[in-house]
Amino acid sequence: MGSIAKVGDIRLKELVFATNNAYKAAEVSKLLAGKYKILTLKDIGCGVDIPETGSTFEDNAALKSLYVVTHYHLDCFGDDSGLEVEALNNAPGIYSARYSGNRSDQGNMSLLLNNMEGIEHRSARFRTVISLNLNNKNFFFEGMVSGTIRKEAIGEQGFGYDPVFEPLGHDRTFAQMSTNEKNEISHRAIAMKKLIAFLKDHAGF
Ligand code: ITT
Repeated sequence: MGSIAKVGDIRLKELVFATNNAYKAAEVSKLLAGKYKILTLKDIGCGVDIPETGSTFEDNAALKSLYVVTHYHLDCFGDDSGLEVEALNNAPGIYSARYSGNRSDQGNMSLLLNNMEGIEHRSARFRTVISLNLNNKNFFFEGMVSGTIRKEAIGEQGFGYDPVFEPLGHDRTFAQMSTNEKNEISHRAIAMKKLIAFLKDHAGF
């Protein structure tokens, strides 16, 4: 898998994460710290915003990882993720990144809070599906975390809808948590832990 990179005294394997989202890359890098060095699309010289034309998280995650396999011939994983709000029939779902028509986190959150005005049932969940392409085979790993949508945004950390999402059993939003705290419970971390277990079995993690 990938090549070998020498980082100080430690020899880290490299693995491509097909993302342009630096926050996702930072979360995942922490989970793989000391074992794999993550290379993003930018790191491999890919300036493409890979079209997400699928109708499910699985489809879109696979489109991202397959793009890298097809054009760069590298083992790779990609994640498609989003927020599903029960009272909104699971919107914004796969359209989370562009819910308000562009990629503005502020715009997306404002639209969400507007659409939920007057709604008391505020249950929601974050979902991630990771598609891993390893030796020309495709594997999927899923993670989800349940919670509620706050009536106002709070917190400065993270990205996307983190300031309005309070995970179940907690009294702070994801945006009030450090990356390490979020990585204890998040949808992406749950999926990544499954991927790491898989790599341990199949690629000598
Ligand atoms: P890449 O496709 O380049 O990986 P992206 O941000 O476009 O980056 P997605 O297509 O998977 O990623 O869209 C996910 C959107 O869902 C993201 O932009 C956020 O708005 C939201 N989202 C997903 N995971 C999240 C998280 O952990 N915290 C907050 N919002 C999240």
